[in-house]
Amino acid sequence: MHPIKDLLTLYFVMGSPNCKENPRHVLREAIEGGITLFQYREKGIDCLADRDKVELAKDLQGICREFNVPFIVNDDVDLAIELDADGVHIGQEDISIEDVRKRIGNKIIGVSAHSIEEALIAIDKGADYLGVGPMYATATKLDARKVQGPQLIRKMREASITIPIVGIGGITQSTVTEVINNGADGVAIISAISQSNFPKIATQDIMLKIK
Ligand code: TZP
Ligand code: MG
Repeated sequence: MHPIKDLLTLYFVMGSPNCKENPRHVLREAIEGGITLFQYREKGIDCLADRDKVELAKDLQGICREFNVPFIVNDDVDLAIELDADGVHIGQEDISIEDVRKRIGNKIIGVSAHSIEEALIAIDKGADYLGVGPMYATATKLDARKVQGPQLIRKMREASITIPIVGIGGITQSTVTEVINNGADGVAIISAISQSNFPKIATQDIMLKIK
């Protein structure tokens, strides 16, 4: 697998509530457009549960495997273990980083951080990368914290935080460059890809701004 820093370049995060079309189709398009990492985040209104959640996870993981795109699971460590996923992403309110590490060994652990303090604690406890945000206002996550702006990533870099960082929250084609220029290794995106009528083209447009 590529170094985590490189995998974070264009990190597509999605679950069925985020998609206007079949999530399998949306993921295929995003992969064709050039995403470098995928996170299955089955959350929000009308999200799938139980066997349906697992079935969709398996299908999306299968598509990722066809194209060698690593597959990360949001929150659900049991699901990640059942599927032998490439990693888990957790927030501040979820299971502890140490517990995840005990359960998934050397697989990838991503942690959401909203301040320098949260970042330093996550690094100390063994996070492999940080998701920092929200960069901008977002309607996708109803319980999102207050907007931090790309300046938070700049402040983290100025505080000598060198861990791979991906910006998240409200990022679109027009703001990708600002996030990268403030020290992010990549961008994590839901709606700018999943809600597009042309997810492949949206992904390509975003990738052009990064490189
Ligand atoms: N965490 C912080 S903001 C956010 C998550 C999961 C939502 C990102 O979605 P979008 O549509 O890219 O703003
Ligand atoms: Mg969470």
